[in-house]
Amino acid sequence: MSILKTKDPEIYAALYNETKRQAEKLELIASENFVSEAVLEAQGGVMTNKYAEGYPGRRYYGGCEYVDVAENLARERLTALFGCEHANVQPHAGSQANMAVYMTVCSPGDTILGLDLACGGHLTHGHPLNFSGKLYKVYGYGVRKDTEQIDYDQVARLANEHKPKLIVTGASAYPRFIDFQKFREIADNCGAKLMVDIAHIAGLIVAGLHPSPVPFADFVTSTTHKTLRGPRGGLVMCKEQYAADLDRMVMPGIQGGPLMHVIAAKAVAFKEAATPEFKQYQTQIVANAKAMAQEFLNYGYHVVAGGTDTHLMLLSFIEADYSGKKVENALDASNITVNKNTVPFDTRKPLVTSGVRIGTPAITTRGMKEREMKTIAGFIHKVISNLGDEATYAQVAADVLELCRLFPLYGKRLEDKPL
Ligand code: DSN
Repeated sequence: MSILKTKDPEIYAALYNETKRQAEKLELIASENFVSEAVLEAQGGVMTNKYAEGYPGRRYYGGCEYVDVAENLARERLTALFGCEHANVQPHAGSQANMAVYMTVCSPGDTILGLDLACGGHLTHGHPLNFSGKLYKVYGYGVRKDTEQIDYDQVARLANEHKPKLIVTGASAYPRFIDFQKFREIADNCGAKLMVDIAHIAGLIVAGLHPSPVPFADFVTSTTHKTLRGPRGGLVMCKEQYAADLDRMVMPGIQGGPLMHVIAAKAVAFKEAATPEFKQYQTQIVANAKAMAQEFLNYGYHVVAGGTDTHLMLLSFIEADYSGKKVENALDASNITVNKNTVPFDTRKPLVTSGVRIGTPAITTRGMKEREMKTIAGFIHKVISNLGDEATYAQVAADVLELCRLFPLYGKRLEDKPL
């Protein structure tokens, strides 16, 4: 029986409907996933009540003996997962993780190099409307026109010309491997520090499916809720030489009390990520993404960079007379959730765009495999081929619902108590 249902029926209804939405629609947003019930339980627990400014064994509050257990486990498990020298699990989100690194390495006005948002970068990698673009002098690098992959010659050229304090790589919408060793060489040549944001590919790295930046980067940042399949949150890993400065920058530099319930849930997710099942899951995510990208190529779509090495792909409509926004809305009406996304050399506005980003982490968590990927690519193709036709949307929506019912999410708990 749900207490929430009695105490706050409006929020209960919103939670119930959201649980149902997640269960009955196809979640293809590349940055989303479905956490385990163990992660949900830890995150929904009493550690939310506890203030614990400081770090384990060095807190500004009493009564921290059990939250210390959680944070120590999270740090130890994360360090073991990635083989890093130092880990900080307190950043509330990826933005705070990135901010902590920038403020550890740079002073306002210093120069940073980051991947352009339109080429797959992230807001916090130097967008003019973000703190990163406001506080630092940012030069953006992009992708080559012919390959739609990172232009390493351009990165080297910009680095030698502008002598950045920090080079940032990692991406939110980039489907190919990133060559971290090359970035290290470029950083060494111009005396810069290197930060890699692995928010999207963290799970793939743990499973050995994407090369790890840990041996090459001074700092590695991530979120915990994408391929890593943990609670929403951030983290930073770094070389031991930066540990004390980084920790001081996270708290008291930019944050106060850590979210101890989230840190407990991060620890649970890191434990799950160390299992053979997790590696199998990540392998299937990539196999699914490759299968779906191939299907889109077979249909004749412009798949950015010619396919994918990872969990996501981008369809480019740069040559088409419809936009990413139009496709996102049409798919939404068909029970398929994606996000519109700028693509390399996009000429449409950021709220319109010429592409959509499609990811397989969430549907793979439900147990879907290559066969379903072909089916889903078929649904998407049907919708795009019939833009504006409500009857097609209704037909695809019904087909999606039928498919989703074959891969239930969170089982029977949906019937009474929302998660
Ligand atoms: N908003 C996230 C994404 O969708 O990739 C990045 O922070």
